[in-house]
Amino acid sequence: MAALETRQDGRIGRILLNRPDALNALDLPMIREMSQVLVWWRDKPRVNAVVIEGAGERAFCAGGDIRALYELARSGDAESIETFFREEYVLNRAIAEFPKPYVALINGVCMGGGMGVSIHGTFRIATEHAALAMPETAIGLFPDVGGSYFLPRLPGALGMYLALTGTRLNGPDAAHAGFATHFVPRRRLAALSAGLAQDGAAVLAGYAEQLPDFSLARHRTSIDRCFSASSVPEILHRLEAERSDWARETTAALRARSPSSLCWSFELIRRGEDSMLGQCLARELALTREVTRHQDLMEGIRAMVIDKDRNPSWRPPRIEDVDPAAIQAMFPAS
Ligand code: QUE
Repeated sequence: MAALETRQDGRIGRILLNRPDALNALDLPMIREMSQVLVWWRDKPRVNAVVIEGAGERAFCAGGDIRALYELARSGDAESIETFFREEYVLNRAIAEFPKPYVALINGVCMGGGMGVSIHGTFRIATEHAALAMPETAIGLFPDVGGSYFLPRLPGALGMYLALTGTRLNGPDAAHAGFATHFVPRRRLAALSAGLAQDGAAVLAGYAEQLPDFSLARHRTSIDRCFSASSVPEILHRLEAERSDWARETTAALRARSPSSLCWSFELIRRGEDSMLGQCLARELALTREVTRHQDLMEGIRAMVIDKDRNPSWRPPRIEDVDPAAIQAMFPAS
């Protein structure tokens, strides 16, 4: 079976991300095929909407093909790395500009590249089994696929918090935060999917469930107070001043992430506040060139994805030792 399956079903075009053993992570052939089918369906009158899903019970899409990135970086193939990111970001933009309803059914892990093929669409339907996150600071990357566009547009400082900590949100929480547009229980997802093919996106409202309370609601003022600070060290100072269990846990989460990655991600998201999606993606592509030269990316992928020891040794190891001028130099004139 192909890693990407596309077909017409009633009034919709269906995309199935079908690499369940790799949590449906996106490789370059999948990205290319998706881009092609969207061009085809864009102008096809009988296709009124697009519905994208992930195969299997565990994942919508865990991200980009990080293992392939690791191998390319190891063999020094910077050109192929650049091609992968460029084509992935072009696809993200094509989804944002797709003129028909584009609906992602998210019933499992949806991280990084998975967010990129869902959040730019019209609707994101998340179940109680969904786990949405931008976890890239754990591997020494940064929230890409337009993260520097959509994260600063979340309420308050929530986007900076989610970007730096990589916190995972379940379906209802994702809908509260703005990652998802609807919460639909898993047991109703098959009926919704069939309904979309028969009657189009108008059926959505009939399936959405009322949201339970946002589990981050009681931390929202602290999140806004701390994560609106003007630098990563200042965020840590403000967390220390909170003197709460939540603030201590958040500090520990940040201390486990790549210090350099926290700093370039912070700067990227700040710059994204005032930029259009296309500018954000161009800035992200330029930043991939800088970051793939940094040792933390290889070390992070090794520790989190390849060896899974979850014990990376970052260089420099402390946030306080990251040179702010070196971070600024990674953002030439943008
Ligand atoms: C942070 C990430 C990713 C991650 C783990 C992190 C990421 C990603 C994958 C991943 C997972 C399973 C696969 C695969 C890649 O893991 O972006 O190929 O089979 O794609 O802690 O950002």
